[in-house]
Amino acid sequence: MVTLKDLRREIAVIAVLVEEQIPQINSATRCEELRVQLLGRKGKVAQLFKLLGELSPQERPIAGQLLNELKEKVTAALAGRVTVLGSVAERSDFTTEWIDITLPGTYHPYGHFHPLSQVQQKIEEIFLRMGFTVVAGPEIETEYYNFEALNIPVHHPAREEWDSFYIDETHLLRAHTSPVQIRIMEEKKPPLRIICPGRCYRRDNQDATHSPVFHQVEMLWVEKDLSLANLKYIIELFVKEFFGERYQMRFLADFFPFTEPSIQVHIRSPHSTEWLEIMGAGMVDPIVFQKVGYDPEQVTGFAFGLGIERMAMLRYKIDDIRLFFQNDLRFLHQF
Ligand code: FA5
Repeated sequence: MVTLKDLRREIAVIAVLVEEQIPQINSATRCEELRVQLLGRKGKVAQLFKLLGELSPQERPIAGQLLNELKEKVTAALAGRVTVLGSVAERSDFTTEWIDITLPGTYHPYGHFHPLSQVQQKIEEIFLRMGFTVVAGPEIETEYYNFEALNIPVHHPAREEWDSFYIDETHLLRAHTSPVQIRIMEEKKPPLRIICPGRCYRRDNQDATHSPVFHQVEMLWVEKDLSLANLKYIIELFVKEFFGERYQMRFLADFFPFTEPSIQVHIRSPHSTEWLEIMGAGMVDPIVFQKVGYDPEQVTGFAFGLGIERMAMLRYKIDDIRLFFQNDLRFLHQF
């Protein structure tokens, strides 16, 4: 037979267990397991309730009250622990997932075009506004387009001025963009207004104003009744657009086998004493027109070949062309 005393002992054991173990539990699952063990239909507290029938009528209500208090105590202790565990989990989410909205954002630096590309784009822009079309030609050329069609036959001394990189007997890296003039005139009938930007290669010794690889922009305008005055006007207009009013310009006589007369153009930046040659230019020689099948009696034309690096040097006041090819970010960041 069970006595009230026995029941009190059992209740005390469970109460100690509740007080000591529940604060140690560190998962909600474990709390639930314990709840089932103690308060479930077959749990320990339920078993104790079943024993009430064995007690005397006087003891039964006392024992019933004690068991109800135990049930409440277990329920409250477990619920309290689950709440504590929940808020701890929430706080640990904060430490792994928090965002400090006061921090500055991640810095993604903007890229920009190389100064030579920027200068090329500016030149193209000016000529596009004047009704020119931008064309391209191959960097590996035949001797015919690089020299012969431009009235520079084999053994002509002018070939030395374009001392070139040969790939085989008849192919070379183009020494200037002028071969594109020939290719375009062979393809299209006049009138023509084109510019051709591109890379050129020469066995020039490197110095502050010469590089073995450099860029030119070729300009060609073919139409009836063009004159040297028109060419000079276009050059002046272009130079003013590109550099503004404060740069000085001068024309000098020159010689090119494919233009007659020929000129070269020099520019001087404000406060500088140095002139820098930027281009060779001239009226297209009738022999060149004949080679492409144009009638020199019917058409006239003028052309120039402009150095992009030289334009960039003047515009940005850079005194050594090699800086454009060294890819030093401290230099490039400035543009
Ligand atoms: C020519 O190359 C001619 N084809 C230009 C021309 C075109 C004349 C059409 C008449 C009609 P020249 O060798 O002078 O010409 O070169 C023209 C420009 O290219 C020079 O004024 C200079 O600005 C640039 N240049 C030439 N060689 C180099 C080099 N090694 N490094 C940097 N720039 C160069």
